[in-house]
Amino acid sequence: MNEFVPAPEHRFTFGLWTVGWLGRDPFGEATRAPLDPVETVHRLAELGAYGVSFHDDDLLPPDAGPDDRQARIVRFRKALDETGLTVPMATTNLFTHPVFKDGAFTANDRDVRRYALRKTIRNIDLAAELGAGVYVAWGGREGAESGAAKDVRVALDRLKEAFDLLAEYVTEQGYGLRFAIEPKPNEPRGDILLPTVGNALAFIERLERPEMFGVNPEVAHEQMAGLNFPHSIAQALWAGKLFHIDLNGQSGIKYDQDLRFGAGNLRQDFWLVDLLESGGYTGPRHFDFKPPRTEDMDGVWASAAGCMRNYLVLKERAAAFRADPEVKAALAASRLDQLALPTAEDGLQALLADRAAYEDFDREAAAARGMAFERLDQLAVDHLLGTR
Ligand SMILES: [Mn+2]
Repeated sequence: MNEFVPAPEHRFTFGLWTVGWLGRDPFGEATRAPLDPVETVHRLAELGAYGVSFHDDDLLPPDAGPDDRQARIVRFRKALDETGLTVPMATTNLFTHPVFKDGAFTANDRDVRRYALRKTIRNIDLAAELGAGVYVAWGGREGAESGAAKDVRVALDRLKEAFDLLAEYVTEQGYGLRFAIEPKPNEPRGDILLPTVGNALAFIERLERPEMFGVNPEVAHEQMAGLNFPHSIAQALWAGKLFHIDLNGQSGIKYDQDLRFGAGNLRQDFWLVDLLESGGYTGPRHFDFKPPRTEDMDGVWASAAGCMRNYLVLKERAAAFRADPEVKAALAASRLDQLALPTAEDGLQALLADRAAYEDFDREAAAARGMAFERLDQLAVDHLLGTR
């Protein structure tokens, strides 16, 4: 159906590292050859994407000399200009090289921390040059496998120090960049600092420039911890902190699967798209997935196309759910309109004086009222399955 054809106005973006993943895992070698970023840009544009994101090392080998580096940037820019693709987000690889084995901004070794900051600042310059609005920080190596190895309170001091310095740099340079912190509970470290969206939101409030920091939640990362991803997104939106989002698929509490969007917890995906489309989020719909290592390049592009198609199908299904008169009636029967009312708009004194609120309250009658949630949820399932 035409309505499920991706187009730039849908703001779908992909990391270079997603379709470019070689298929190397802890038990097996690469199953695919490296992909030229220029080819990625052209293929994604043909599929209807809006933009690409990158780690510094995805685009520029860390050991590239100045001339090689500049030539690669020029080629990449040319591909962007030819296709109209944008670069809304960039990030730093602070996890692959062995130097980051104990972390980057929170490595116990001070010289590693200083190198990590310089590596990040160097790529922030490139991100700004390419017009990115968001800089993502995923601290995959900021953590520990054993208790005494990391003084977590001191490590959080170092993490705050790093983000305060980066914000100072961006402010001094006059870049229009904001930072989005990406939480993850574990993998590759046994336990990672800022494991959930909630931890990251609380951390941001301790920074010197909290207004420059939001979150970049990833579907799989919250679901690895058994959390409800749409609930985390709702709280991030409520806090005004949803600066970016990583969409993918995950089946329950296990290793980070990074399946294509729609291939994991489809019920949560339905509520997620419903929320993003109605909750005021205007940023990119960014896919951070890994096409399974069983796939050749045809399978890789099919996987990327599937991410976008599933988003558009869920968007159509969520809109149909919201427009259904029976759903509207079911929402009223479940008293969502009452939840939207303030509990005591008459004030504390009136609440204390209100005998109906306590002395005369018929607790047993209130307890006996059904909530009608099952009828409401079945309507959602019927819409999700396309049977309504
Ligand atoms: Mn992931």
